[in-house]
Amino acid sequence: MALDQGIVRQLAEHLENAELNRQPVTKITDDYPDMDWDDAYAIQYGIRRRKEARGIGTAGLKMGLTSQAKMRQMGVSEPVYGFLPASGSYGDGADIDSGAFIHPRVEAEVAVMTRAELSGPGCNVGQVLAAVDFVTAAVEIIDSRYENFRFDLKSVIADNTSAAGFVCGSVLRDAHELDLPALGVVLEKNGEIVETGAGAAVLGHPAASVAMLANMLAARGEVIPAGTFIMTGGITAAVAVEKGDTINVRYQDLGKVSFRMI
Ligand code: 0L1
Ligand code: MG
Repeated sequence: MALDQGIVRQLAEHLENAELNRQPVTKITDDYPDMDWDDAYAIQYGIRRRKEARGIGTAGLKMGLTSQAKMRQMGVSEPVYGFLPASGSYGDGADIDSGAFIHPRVEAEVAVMTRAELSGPGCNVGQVLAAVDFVTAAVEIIDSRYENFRFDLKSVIADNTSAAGFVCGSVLRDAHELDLPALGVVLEKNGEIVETGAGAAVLGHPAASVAMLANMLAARGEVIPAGTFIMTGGITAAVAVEKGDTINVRYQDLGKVSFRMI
């Protein structure tokens, strides 16, 4: 690690305060250009510990930047992972307070719940499918704590990959009954179709994203425990939302997810 522990703690507090005060900040690599990948994840884990100390648990894990389009846009070849604070968990049909965010965007995803531990290195799609308890629809709300979503990869890892919330569907399906790469999604905002996509946008197969998560965690000596909820990454591009917007996402074989920003 390039940063000392005190700076890592300060940066975790700085980014969490930006979230809590809805006050965007400049990307942290502007002031700490030498920070490395371990520092970036250490800051993210620092935010997680700060929330846990206040009784906000972790509802699951997420993969981000998993589509070729998003990776190209960011000029990176590696997806990133983060955690899902339980405070951002919403059910289908929710009214969501837009005041809780800075500049929220939503993206349609497929989520899985595991029933067995997954560990890397070498974790693969077959092992993931064997370990998945169920698949469900989920829409992520991302909300970068950086001004105008302007960041680089290390800064966005430190900022918990822009995680801010997620809205879960209520249809649970067995992974073996679904053709996940071919699974189609239609995202409507205020009754108009604004994005469409298929599961293959997520690293070719949403289960490949989970395998990659297990392999990335292995580099830190961690596993995906049984009973972990995982958002596998955006199938569609992220769509900006604001107060008054209604989102309805229709998923092939997985029902729909709807919510209102109030
Ligand atoms: O979940 C995601 O793919 C978002 C990762 C962070 C980049 C962004 O804020 O768009
Ligand atoms: Mg996402």
